Amino acid sequence: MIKVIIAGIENQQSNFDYLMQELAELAYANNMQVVADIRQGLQRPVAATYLGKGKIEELSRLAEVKGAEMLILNDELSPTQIRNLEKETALAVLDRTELILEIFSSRARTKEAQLQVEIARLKYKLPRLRTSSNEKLDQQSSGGSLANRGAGETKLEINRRTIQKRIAQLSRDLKNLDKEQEIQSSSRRESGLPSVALVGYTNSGKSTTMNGLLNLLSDTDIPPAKQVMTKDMLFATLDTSVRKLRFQDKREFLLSDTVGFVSKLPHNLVKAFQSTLAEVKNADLLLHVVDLSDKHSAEMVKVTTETLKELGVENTPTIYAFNKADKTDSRYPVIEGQQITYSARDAKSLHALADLIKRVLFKDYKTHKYFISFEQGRYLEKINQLALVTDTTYNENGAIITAEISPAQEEYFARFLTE
Ligand SMILES: Nc1nc2c(ncn2[C@@H]2O[C@H](COP(=O)(O)OP(=O)(O)OP(=O)(O)O)[C@@H](O)[C@H]2O)c(=O)[nH]1
Ligand SMILES: [Mg+2]
Repeated sequence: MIKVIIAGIENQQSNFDYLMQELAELAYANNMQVVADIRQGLQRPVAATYLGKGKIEELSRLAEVKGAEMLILNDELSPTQIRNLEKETALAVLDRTELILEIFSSRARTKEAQLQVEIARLKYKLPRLRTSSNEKLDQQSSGGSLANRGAGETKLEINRRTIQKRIAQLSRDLKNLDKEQEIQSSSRRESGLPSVALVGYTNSGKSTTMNGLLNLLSDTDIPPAKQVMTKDMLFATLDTSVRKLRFQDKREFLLSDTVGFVSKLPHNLVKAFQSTLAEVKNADLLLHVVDLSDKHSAEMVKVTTETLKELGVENTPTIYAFNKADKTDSRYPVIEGQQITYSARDAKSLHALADLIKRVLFKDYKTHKYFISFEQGRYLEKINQLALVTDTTYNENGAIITAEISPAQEEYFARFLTE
């Protein structure tokens, strides 16, 4: 394990402690050992070096004593700040954004996740490209035709263009992948099934909740492949999995599990993950999972809410699901309005959660009576798929059907209304 020092600047943020603790956890998630934690109280970072002169000296001494090889900062730094810090401390320097990008990059398994992370990394790198010290020489030796481009075409600019081209290429690859997925996702939407998306902080228990609901609401035994991976580490899940579930009364819905959030999640990363997060954007209901046993859970709710806003889904109906109650003194399962306190490892909790989902998801459904003649038989099939048919009787011309139907489907079936 590589030994690192973490450092941050405190400017009266109330959540500074928590951010530094989380930075240590992020380092740990990236296989690093934090050997020291340096904090400086400053109104704002020093423009040239982020930390003050005295702190940098203290830090360099400490690095030597502790055998640290790298310095990790709690904010996103400017290229100059990183360069200067590297020079003055003789340590490799990484900022919070880069650290998160590294974790994502090592966890990305599917082609889509890999492309998304790579694009985010290159976008981070682009404004940070350095002018190499032998740039002038390079420029002269390239001679001839390049010479008349003058200072306009430095090596730096060539690098920049190469990266831009690469970003464009990766974005095209991603788009082509997305097209395939868009087809899957739109056929899901056309299925008319309501969809629920698990969202929340990383490690809050989204995947465990998904598996619990899968066990409970699958009509057949679920093959292990249908289960999603759960693990006690940050960013265990980077991809989206969607599963079809069915309540006892036969109504079906889609449940999706996806990447978790963290404080100061790099903007480029959120943008790059737009396609992975498509299920969240299209969801009819969000299940916001919170780790109630974490003493920073309120902060985590805030960060998740901000990230959801960035995705433009702040108005999607939401169930707040306070998980891991078994690790606290709270009673569980307890439902209050659209909130539940539960444990994803507890069967009774999962039943209660399923009931709450059903109640919220179908709350705008209305019961209607329809008549569908035998000539229109295919609609009979359709209504059985899309609505909860509670009663069917026949006369000589067709079927009389009582069904609970969603606001979205009401119009479609309106022509068959009998009353
Ligand atoms: N004690 C307890 N542990 C839980 C509960 N729910 C989840 N866990 C544990 O918490 C850890 C994280 O759970 P995951 O389901 O992987 O969390 P996640 O939200 O999917 O995390 P990411 O995919 O990393 O964003 C795992 O070790 C789970 O076993 C719970 O109700 N009680
Ligand atoms: Mg997960």
